[in-house]
Amino acid sequence: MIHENYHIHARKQETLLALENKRDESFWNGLYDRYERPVLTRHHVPIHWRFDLNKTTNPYFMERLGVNATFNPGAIYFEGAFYLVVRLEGVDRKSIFALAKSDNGIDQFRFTGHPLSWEDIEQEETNTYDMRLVQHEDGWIYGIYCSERKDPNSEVWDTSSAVAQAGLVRTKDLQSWERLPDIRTPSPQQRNVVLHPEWVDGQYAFYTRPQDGFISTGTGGGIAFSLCKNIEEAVITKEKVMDERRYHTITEVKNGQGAAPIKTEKGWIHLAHGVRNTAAGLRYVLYVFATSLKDPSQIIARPGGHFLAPYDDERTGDVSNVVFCNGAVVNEKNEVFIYYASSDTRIHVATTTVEKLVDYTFNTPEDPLRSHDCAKQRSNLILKNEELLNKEAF
Ligand code: M1P
Repeated sequence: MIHENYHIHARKQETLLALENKRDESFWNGLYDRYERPVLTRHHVPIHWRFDLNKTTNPYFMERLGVNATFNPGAIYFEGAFYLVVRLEGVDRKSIFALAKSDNGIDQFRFTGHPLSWEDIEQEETNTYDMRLVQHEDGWIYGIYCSERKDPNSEVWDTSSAVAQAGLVRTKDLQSWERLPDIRTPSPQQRNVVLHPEWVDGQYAFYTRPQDGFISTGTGGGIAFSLCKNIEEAVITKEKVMDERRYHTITEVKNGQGAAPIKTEKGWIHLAHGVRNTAAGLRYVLYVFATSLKDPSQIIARPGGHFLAPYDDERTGDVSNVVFCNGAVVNEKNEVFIYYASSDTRIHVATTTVEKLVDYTFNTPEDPLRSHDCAKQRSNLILKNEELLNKEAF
């Protein structure tokens, strides 16, 4: 028999799921809109995914498999609907993947079916997260995710050293998934690996993030570009750093490709994250750059500074001062939906258009890299504006 509390909580959850997500009118930067509510939180996870509903086996209606957070979703616009492959972190700290769907991309996201599963071919894989979904020209939808395991070379007493690699799955319908072997690269560890959606020189192209350690990238210099002929046994032999991290910028400590790049008439637009250190720990922000349509490893525009940073309530969570994006989609109206998580806790959307993204990417000045030059850059803007203001005053 179903516990009576189920019906009470199911009704409350329905009210939450049905809420409209309005534009946040208090925020304006001419570039994108933010929204009043997160699109997904742990409170959106279906009750029957967390509670045993049976009154006999769960007389107190206790949460048996709690969910700690929902964040860092891969995203795809598929058959006219918006799908997120969400990183659903249980109270046991393990992250699993769960599919959520919305018809408008801004609210009414609902988890569907069961958590994703596929053949378990990597027995050492302990934790899985941050999937990048890409519809490739070859007809498959690929998902590349971080596949984390205990460092096999760690001392017996060391129960925290880990190794991150790039796990790979593919599907045609978002329902049945095929697990392919991990992508092998020359780097000791990998995170933030993303597949380019088109062939490059007849090969699969990847953005990688070489790193020496699990957290620290060490000698890994930034976002790299690589080619590989066979995705079913993907072995990358060369990683060429294309977007290097730099001193005293938003990418000083590390960076990583976010969603798959967006194709525009002027170039591929990349959303990435940059990390710097502060007295309060690492700060993660999103930034943008563009690469050439002829050669997606060549950067052709680099707007300075961050594109999106933790804002108001977004600043706090399990890992505070973090925004992270691994999914952005474009619909048939050239509207762009950027799904980002704040502080490793909940998922938001920001919306813009391809036209605005292009304007931002190609007309925002680059970071001059020195305060002296930044002062000159800002003075030039002020001077031009003063001229205009004076002219219009008469
Ligand atoms: O905690 C912030 C982020 O840290 C990692 O990103 P990166 O590899 O760039 O440091 C990831 O674990 C990511 O999931 C997390 O949001």
